[in-house]
Amino acid sequence: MFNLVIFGPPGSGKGTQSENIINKYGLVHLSTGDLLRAEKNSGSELGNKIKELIDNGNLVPDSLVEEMVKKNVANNKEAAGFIFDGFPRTTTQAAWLDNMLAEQGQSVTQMLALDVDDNELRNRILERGKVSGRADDQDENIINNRIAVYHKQTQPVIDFYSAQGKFVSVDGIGSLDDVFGRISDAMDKAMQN
Ligand code: B4P
Repeated sequence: MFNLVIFGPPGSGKGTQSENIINKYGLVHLSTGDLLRAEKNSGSELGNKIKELIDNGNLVPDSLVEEMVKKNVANNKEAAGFIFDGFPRTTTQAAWLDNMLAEQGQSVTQMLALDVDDNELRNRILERGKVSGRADDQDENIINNRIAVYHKQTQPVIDFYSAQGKFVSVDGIGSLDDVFGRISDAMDKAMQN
């Protein structure tokens, strides 16, 4: 099994590049952002709580996200591996993922972190906000909060995977093909080991 964590700040291209990875490597895509937005749009009581957090650029509680991930992994028993996109976003989630996979005799194979500077992130997200309809993509204060939350709560996850020798930094600036070329090179190398 190849279990990939695709990591990076908001707007770094995790979702965009996940589509390329699925096409080439046939892994099952598990985007916590997509799962949470689906719950939010369902209008359920839980969805309304999630809306409040996402629309302000804050993280949703670990336990809630972990429950969603567990359910989706269990529903894909035949998978050749997973792309964890936007997850883990805290070191608590990272430790939980290790335990959950270990219970099935599995582990994270590699963590690829897309490296993009804050100015470029802001520009990309604002550009997407013109068409995405996402409240968290349209307001500069909320975008700045998302980036700040990333630096404070999410960036430490890099140290977690670094300590396991699984962290690989990928330059996220350039054309979609250029970035995907770098991702493929890193994944191919990990598959040979
Ligand atoms: P996500 O859905 O994960 O949103 P994101 O970080 O904005 O997405 P991504 O980095 O995938 O950006 P994309 O590829 O689309 O999370 C949304 C919210 O959900 C979070 O703020 C949080 O509230 C909540 N959440 C999600 N997971 C959670 C968790 N585990 N725990 C707690 N809360 C959680 O790229 C962005 C734009 O850039 C696109 O328009 C794209 O076209 C463009 N782009 C991509 N690559 C480019 C390139 N190389 N050059 C130019 N533009 C590029």
